[in-house]
Amino acid sequence: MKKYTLVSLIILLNGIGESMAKYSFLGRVERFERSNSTCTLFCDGNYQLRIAFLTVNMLRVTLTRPGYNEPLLDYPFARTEWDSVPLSLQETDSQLILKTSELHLTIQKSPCRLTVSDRHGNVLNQDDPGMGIGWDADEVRCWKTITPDEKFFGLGEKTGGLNKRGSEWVMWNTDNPHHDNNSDPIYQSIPFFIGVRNYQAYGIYFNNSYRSKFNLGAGNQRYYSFSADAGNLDYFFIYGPQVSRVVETYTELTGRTPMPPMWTLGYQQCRWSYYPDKEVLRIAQTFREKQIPADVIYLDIHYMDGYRVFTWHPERFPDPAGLIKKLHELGFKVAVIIDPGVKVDPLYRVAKEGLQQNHFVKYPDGETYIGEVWPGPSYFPDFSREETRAWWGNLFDDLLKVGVKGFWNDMNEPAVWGKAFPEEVLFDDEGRISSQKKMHNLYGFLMAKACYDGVKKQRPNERPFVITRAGFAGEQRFTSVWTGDNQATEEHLEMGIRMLQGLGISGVPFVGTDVGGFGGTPSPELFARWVESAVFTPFFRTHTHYGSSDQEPWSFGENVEEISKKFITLRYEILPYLYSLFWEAHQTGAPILRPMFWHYQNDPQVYDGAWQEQFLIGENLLVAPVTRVGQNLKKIYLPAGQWLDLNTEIVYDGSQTVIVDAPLDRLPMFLKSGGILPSQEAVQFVGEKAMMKLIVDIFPTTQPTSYSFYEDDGASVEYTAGQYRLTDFSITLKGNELLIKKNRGRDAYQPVDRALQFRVHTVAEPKGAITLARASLTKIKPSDIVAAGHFYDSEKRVLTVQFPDEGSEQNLTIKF
Ligand code: MIG
Repeated sequence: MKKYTLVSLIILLNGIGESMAKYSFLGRVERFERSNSTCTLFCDGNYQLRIAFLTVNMLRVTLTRPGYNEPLLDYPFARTEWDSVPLSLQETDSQLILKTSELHLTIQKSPCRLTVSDRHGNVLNQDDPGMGIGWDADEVRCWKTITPDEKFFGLGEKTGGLNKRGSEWVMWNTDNPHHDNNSDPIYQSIPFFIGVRNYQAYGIYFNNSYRSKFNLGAGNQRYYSFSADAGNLDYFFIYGPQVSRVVETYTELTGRTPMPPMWTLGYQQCRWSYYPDKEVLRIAQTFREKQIPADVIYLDIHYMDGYRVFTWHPERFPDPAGLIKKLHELGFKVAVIIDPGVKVDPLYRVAKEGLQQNHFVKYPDGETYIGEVWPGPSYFPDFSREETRAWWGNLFDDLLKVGVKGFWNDMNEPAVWGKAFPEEVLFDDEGRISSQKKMHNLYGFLMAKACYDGVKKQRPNERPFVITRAGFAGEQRFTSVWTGDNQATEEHLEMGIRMLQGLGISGVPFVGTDVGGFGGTPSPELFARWVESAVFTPFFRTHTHYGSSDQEPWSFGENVEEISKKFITLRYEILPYLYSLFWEAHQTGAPILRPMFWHYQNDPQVYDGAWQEQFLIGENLLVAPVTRVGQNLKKIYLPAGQWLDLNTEIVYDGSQTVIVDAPLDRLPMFLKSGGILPSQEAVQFVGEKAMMKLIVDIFPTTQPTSYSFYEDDGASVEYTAGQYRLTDFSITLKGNELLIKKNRGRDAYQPVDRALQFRVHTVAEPKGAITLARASLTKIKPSDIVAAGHFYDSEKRVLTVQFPDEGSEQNLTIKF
C-alpha cells in the first residue's frame, strides 16, 4: 500500500503518465520588448503574446506558440496599416501597464494575464485569473471574467434572443433549411460580439476562421470564453464605451458597405422558381396592373440548363436578352441565383475550363474533389485563389450582357448533399495551401467577393448588387445577406427581426429575411404582418419554397393585397430616408435597422427581452411590428423623449410602456421629438420618375435638432469621387416662433428642380406670418400641390408648408 503511494507520487512529480487531454495555460512573463505601439511578452516555454495598439481604443492580442507557424488570417480586413498610437509604459515588479489616452492595459506578469480598464480605472475586460489564455493540442482558448450584469450581443446571424448571455455558439457555416430558434450553427460566421458591462460597451473580434466556439457564460457564472479548433489566438479588443463607437471601430477594421444601387432598396419578388419566361413576365405585369410597386424579380435554379451555373435553360428561357428587355421596359431588374457547384460534364464549358485551368479544389493526393448538389456530381471552385476568383468573375460577363443586374449567391457554406464537405480537401489560400478546416467558413465570403469584383471589373461605373447566404466577418464590403431558409411562422418572423439586429451590430447593414417565410405557407394575416415589418428591413424580398402555394402580395385575398400594397407603397415613400441611412452605414458602419440599445444604452428597459422585436430605423424612428396573428393591440416600450405615433398623431411620453391599437392594416411607428424624416411621393419602381417633391416630416421640440439628408445619382460610382449632395436641416422652436433652416453641406450632385414640403406635426394653426427669406407665404389649398404656400389640417394638427427647393440656403420662420 505504502509502496503504491510512493510510486504514484513519483509519477505525479515527474508528470509521467499524465493525461495529454487537458489545457495548458499561459505562464510567467520572462521579459518583454516594446517598439512603438507594440509590446511583445516572452512567456514561459517560449510562448509569446504580442499586444499591438492600433488606435487609442483598439488593441490586438496575438499568441505565438512554439513550432506553430500558421499565418494570421487576413481576408477579413479592410485596413492593415495603422498609425502609431501614443503609448506610455510603466513597469513594477509584478505588472506592466500600457496606457493610451483612453485605455489602460494592465499586464500581470506571473502568470501573464490582461486587464483592460478605461482611463478612470473602471475595469472593462479581464482575463480569468486562473486560466486566461490556454491551449490543448491545436485548440486555442481565451477565458474572461464575467460580471453578473454583463450582456452580449452580435455574433452576426444567430438564433435565440438578442442578448446572448448564458448560451454557447459555434461558428461553422451550415445549410440548415429546418433551423429553428434553438439551432446553431446556421449559415454565417461572424466571430465578433459586443459586451455591455455596467452600460459600458466593448467589442471582441476573434480573428480565426476555424470552427470556433463562444461560451458566453453558458452553464457557469465565472467566465465567458472563445476558442477555435486550430489556428491562432488572435483577437481585437475594441473600447466604446458607446456601442456605436465599437461598431465604428470594428468596421474601420473590417470595412463598410459601399452605396447600393437605389433600386435594390425597392421591393423584390422571388420564389423557387418562376419559370418559364412567360410566367416571369406575367408576375411582373401583374405588379404593374395592380399598381403594387416593385423593382426586382428573381430567377431561382430552374433558369439554368440542368443546373449548370452560367447557362440558360433552352426551353424555359430561350431568349434571356429579349425577356430581360421586356422586364426593363416594365421597370423590373432581374437577379439570378448562382451556385458554386459546377456540374461534372466534359462538354460543359465552365467544367472544362475549370479543370484545364486548375480552378477546382482537390484532395491532398491531387484528385479533384467531387461533391453532390443540384447539378449532380459537381466540382467546387477554389475562391481562395486569386486566378480562380478572376476566372469566376469573368463568367458573369454573359449574364451582364443579357441584362442581369443582381447576383444571388446560394449554397456557399459550402453545402453538399450528405452534409459534410470533406475537411481534408485543400485550398490554395493565396499560396499558403490550407485545408477545408480553415477555409470552410471563408468559402461564401470569398465566393461573394469573386462575384462583386468580377461584376465591378466589367461594369466599372455601376454598383454591383450581390447577395449571399454564407459569409464571414468583413463581407459587408461587397455583399448583402439574407437569413436563409426560414419558416412561415410567427416565431420565425420574430427570430428574423432579432437576427437582423444581430447582423447589423456585427457590421452587416444590408440584410433581410424571406418575407412571408420560405418553408410552409403563411396565413393571410401572417403574410400581412411580415410585409409590414419588412417595410423597414434594409433588404425587402418575398421568397418561398419550391412547390409551395403562391406568395405574391395578391395571393392572400383582397384585404391582404390592399394591406401589402399600402405598405410596399410606404416603402417607396420612405426610400429617401433609408437611402440616407445607407450613407451613414457607408461612412460609419452604423446599422440601418438598430436595436434600441444603440441609442439608449443606459436604459435598463431596452435590454428586456419583452422589447427585443422593436427596433429603430436610424435615430428617430421607432418601429414595433405586430408579430402575432390575431393581435390587434401592441404593447410597446418607448425610451426617453417624446414620441409621435405616426398613425394617430398622438404624442406619448417616453420611458414608459404604452398600448396602441394595431389592427391588421396598421404598423405601429413613432417619430421621436425633434425627429426629421425625409420622404417622397411613391413611385412604381426606382427611376420611374424623378423626385418632384422632397417631403420632410418634423416633430418640433424646444431642443434644437438637426439632420443631414444624403442624395446622389443612385446608380454610378461617382459618389466615391464626391459627387453627392448633403442637405442639413435644423429646427429651433423658441417661444411662439419655429425656425427651420435648410443648408447644403455639400452640393456636388444636382437633382431635377423640385418642391420642398415641410409637414410640421403637433402644432396649432399659426397666427402670425410664415416667411421664407422675408417674403410671406400665402395660404393655399391642399390640392395646390405645386404652388408655394401653406395649409393647416386642424384635425391632425399638421401644418404643411411648401416652396421650391432652391439655392443652398433657405430659412423658414413660422409664428404661432
Ligand atoms: O437546396 O435554389 O436558401 O432560397 O430557393 C435549396 C433553391 C437551394 C436554398 C436557398 C433558397 C433557394 C433554394 N436553395
